[in-house]
Amino acid sequence: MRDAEPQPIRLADYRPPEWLVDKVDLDFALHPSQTRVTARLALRRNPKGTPGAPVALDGDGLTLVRLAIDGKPLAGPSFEASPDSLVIAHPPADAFMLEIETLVDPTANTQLMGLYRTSGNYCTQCEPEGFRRITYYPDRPDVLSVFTTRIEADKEEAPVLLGNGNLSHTGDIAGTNRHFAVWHDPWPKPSYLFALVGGRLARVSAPFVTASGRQVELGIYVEEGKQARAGYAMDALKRSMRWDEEAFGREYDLDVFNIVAVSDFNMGAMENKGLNVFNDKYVLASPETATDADYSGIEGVIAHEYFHNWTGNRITCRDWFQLCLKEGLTVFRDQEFSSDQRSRPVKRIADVRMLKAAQFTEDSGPLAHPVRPETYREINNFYTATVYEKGAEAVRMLKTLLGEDGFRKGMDLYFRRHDGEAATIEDFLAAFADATGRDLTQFALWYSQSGTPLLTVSSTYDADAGTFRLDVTQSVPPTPGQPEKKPMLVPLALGLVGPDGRDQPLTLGNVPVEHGVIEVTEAQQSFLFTGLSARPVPSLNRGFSAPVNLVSDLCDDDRVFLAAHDADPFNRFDALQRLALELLKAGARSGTLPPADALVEAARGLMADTALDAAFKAQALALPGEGEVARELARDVDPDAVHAARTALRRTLAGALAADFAAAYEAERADGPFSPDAASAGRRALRNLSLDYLAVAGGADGIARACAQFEAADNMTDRIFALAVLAQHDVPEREAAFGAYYQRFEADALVIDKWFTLQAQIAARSTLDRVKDLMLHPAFSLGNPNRVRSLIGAFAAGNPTEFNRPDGEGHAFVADVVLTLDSKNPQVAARLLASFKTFRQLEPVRRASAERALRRVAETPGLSPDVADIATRSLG
Ligand code: B3K
Ligand code: ZN
Repeated sequence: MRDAEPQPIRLADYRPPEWLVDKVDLDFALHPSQTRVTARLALRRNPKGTPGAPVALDGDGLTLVRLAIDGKPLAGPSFEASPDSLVIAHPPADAFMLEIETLVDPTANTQLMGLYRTSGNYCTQCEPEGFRRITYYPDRPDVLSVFTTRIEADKEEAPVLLGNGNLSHTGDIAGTNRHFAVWHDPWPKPSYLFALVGGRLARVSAPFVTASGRQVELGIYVEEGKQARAGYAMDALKRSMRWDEEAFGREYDLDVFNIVAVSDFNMGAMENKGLNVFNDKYVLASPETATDADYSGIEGVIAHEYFHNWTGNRITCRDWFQLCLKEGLTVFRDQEFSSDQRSRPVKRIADVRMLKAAQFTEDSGPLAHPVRPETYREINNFYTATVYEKGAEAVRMLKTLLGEDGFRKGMDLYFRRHDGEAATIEDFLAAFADATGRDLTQFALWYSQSGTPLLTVSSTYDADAGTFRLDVTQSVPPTPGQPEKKPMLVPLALGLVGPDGRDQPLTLGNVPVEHGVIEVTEAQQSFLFTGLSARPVPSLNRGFSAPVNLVSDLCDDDRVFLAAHDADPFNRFDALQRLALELLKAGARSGTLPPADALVEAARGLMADTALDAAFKAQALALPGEGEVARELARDVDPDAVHAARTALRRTLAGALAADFAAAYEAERADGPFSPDAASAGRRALRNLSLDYLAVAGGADGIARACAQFEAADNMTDRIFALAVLAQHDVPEREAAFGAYYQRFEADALVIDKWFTLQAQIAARSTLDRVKDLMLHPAFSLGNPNRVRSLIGAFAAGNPTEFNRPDGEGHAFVADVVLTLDSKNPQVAARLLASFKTFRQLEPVRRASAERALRRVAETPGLSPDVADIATRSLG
């Protein structure tokens, strides 16, 4: 265990490493409880370091067996070793070979950091600070070294032995039942990208030839019997590799690329060089077991980890404050990939939905932090929506500002300049500034200022002068540690839509606005557009060009008009969503939903528009979530009132559009075998949304339809949607369907996770008891992160009425689980505790109960640094 109250680490305190590692040879003798690790580090004093500095290596819970320098055993006072560090105060020379032998217990490793076992297989997770749980090392991303790894294991227990880089040789150990493999990675890398895998695994393979002709052997390793479910992941991998060549000019650089799917994993996946380790949820798919969302998740995560090979691995981060350098950029790259593979507008809508749900929420609460934080106590708590999603938005804005060509020039220069280095956000921005000549000083505030900017826009039309003026103000709300903010550079894409529905010319003074983007740079600014023959309706922040909250003076009629005519599909979606949000907010505040005629008119228009694809309609017609309504209400939120308003509005839409939904349900019926492609998925999405509305409107009829679909479905998307519809209605068919689902899929943990989630999200006072009972179910395990997330995580983060029950029992329950889990897996426990981040929005009774639960956690002795950090920051 590490010190529970570590001192905060500050970006401003960064110093280069004192010692460098020119190469490292690792030797693992795998054993379930006593794995012997021998590390040989070629250490060299960093000429840029402090003269005379000691060798100080990181450790975490290590047992040291032996130490030698240049082959000579080291003893007694010449070094100081504890489980958490190794210090050689007076190293014998400025360069020498340090040999370290440690013993680690992979079976006892329940944190799933370092070397651990999953379903009997050995695997590792080192990012960010897991390598120090394997051996003593300068475990920081700016120490790059060439790794050679020898792995030795029992042949029965681990016939498959995988490491980073290329396989150099294998062999048997004479006279034993053991064998070994040696892997060599020629590309210098930080320790967080180290990985090994050993176990009984089946392999799916495929060849790939890069643009310049390099032959690459692709391998996906899965549990025996699951090979057929890895086909889609393999296909996504090949498409990712080709896309990175075409879109960014990036080729793969080793002879093999391996992916291993494991069932115990703290997050989605990990980009270890040449050996990605994946949560099996993001590899395995078949029509019967995976939904369309699972397929697109697999495609996105496979691409994301692959793209890290350049943005993360070839160019890595100087320190963990720069995490967004690799994560924000790589999320942007995977979003672009998926946009090219699927429908760009629909992908953008889905990404913005997620940005608002996760990142805007984070940014408006006690855990708000800049895209590049300036201080942390536990870096694991900074793998957040802000670093990832807002980090991706920053890159997207850069592209919007610089244009396609400027952006590509900047990326090319960044790759050229920093290949093989550990870089910073300053390096990244300098590449774009130098490639295009653009000053990015103000733009850089997106990385340092936290909080979601608020833009207000009002407009004035002067018919005589033919001008249209936009008055814009911007402000960034105070966030923890940042009471005052400077104005940001906001790229605002917009259009002025004329009465005929067409964009009017966009001319400022008499200069045409390039690419339809204006730049808001001041706290207050006016833009005068000229040459307008009629009052236009402004379509603002098209494509969600900037991640801001925007308040405008548009009226309902304007929104109905934009929903029908805007040339920007995102804003057609947004016009409808805004109409719905205003109704939901008013309904939640007053207890009565205002008339929804404008929304109904806009919704009916979209449903009837034959030019729109089904996936788009499904997104537009899905009402904003309860979390988004709560965030917009901002204070004194009663989640029951939000839920009631949303239910009432669903009923209104369901009633008014009953015929449209019934028609869509029939029209979007699939006519062939299942295919996960975007168009087919979109049709299923619209059909299932229709099913949902029909059930809301139609009582017994709707339920019967859902039951029929549940039973007849030939794919998981249709089956789980039908079950989700039934789950929302307190009817006997619901329990029968849950029972049938379990019977059918009980052997398949990933499929049962969906069953946990749907039950955890039922908006009913009985759900808490149901969740407690499910924790005792044989299919549940607190040791497996996927199970915890699908049951407890879904309850805490996806069931606002029940987590925030007025009697405080939901809060108390989640706090109890956090405390129990903390001793096993602090990272997963901390993430669960972060579900409290919205508690300040709540009305006083619920707010007080959340605060009590948080305090109880914070005051518990012996907390992990992970949970202690979230508890302290949440309480503010
Ligand atoms: N880089 C890893 C995340 C590691 C998280 C450690 N707590 C996955 C990814 O973003 O690709
Ligand atoms: Zn990543």
